[in-house]
Amino acid sequence: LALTAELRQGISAGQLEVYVQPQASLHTGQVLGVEALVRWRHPRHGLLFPDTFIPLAERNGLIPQLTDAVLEQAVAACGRWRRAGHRLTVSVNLSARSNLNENLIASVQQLLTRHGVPARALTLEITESSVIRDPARTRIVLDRLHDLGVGLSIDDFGTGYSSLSYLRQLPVQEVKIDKSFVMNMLAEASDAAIVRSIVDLGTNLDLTVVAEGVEDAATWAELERLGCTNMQGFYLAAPMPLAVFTDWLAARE
Ligand code: G
Ligand code: G
Ligand code: MN
Ligand code: NA
Repeated sequence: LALTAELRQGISAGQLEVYVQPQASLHTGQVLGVEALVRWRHPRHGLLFPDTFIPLAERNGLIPQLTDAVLEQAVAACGRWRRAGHRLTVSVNLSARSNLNENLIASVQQLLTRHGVPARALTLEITESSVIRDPARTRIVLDRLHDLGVGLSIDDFGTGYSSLSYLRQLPVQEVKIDKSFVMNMLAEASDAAIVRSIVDLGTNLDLTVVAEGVEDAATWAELERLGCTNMQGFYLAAPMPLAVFTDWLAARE
């Protein structure tokens, strides 16, 4: 069976698993939420990472099904955490070929209702390439999601083509500094300058700024000194299965 056919079947058979990576306040260390990161539990090849199958899904029209499966697991988990008293948010990645259309709005709305999750607890991460494909239509869909109360975040910020204009045109509340800048900021003055500029820009526009790829205490401290508010990275935790996260959270308390 070709991998594409296997993926189509695997999605229906429930082989996609959501891993989560926690995000914390840089100031207090408090865990604020998680990013959902999909894995494919392949019956023969084992656990596959997104770079091996997201491009395949994009080329073969499987992104809507994939996104639905991830949203379902992510929002369901968020509902469980919130009922257990954790006011956590969950962020879900939309791909460049995501179903940015009416169906997405309806399914997000139904999902939140079904799992009793407030819209503000869900953030959708978009990349600039997803906006570039069809800016006018994207804008309409994102405006409607924003009206629902869903949070919108620009992922991999700093790596795209026209980051700045999107901040003005789209109802975005958050930017995530791409990890390529954060990981080298202590060694490379130019990377540090880019991080500092994004933090300043985000702060001036009243956006939440999340630094990705924080791998050590020194980077954490420098980000806090620069006024960055939130972090995600191996220094806090690597992505982990949902069940492991529940234990990880309990162990931190
Ligand atoms: O999970 P990893 O830790 O390997 O993530 C690699 C990349 O895969 C992420 O940066 C993200 O762009 C993409 N990715 C992860 N999960 C999803 C998902 O559920 N949907 C989409 N579209 N992309 C995802
Ligand atoms: O959506 P996005 O591309 O931003 O997904 C985050 C990716 O970054 C995932 O592949 C995740 O495993 C990875 N990642 C998260 N934290 C770190 C980190 O501290 N260091 C490195 N090298 N990668 C990280
Ligand atoms: Mn992301
Ligand atoms: Na990123």
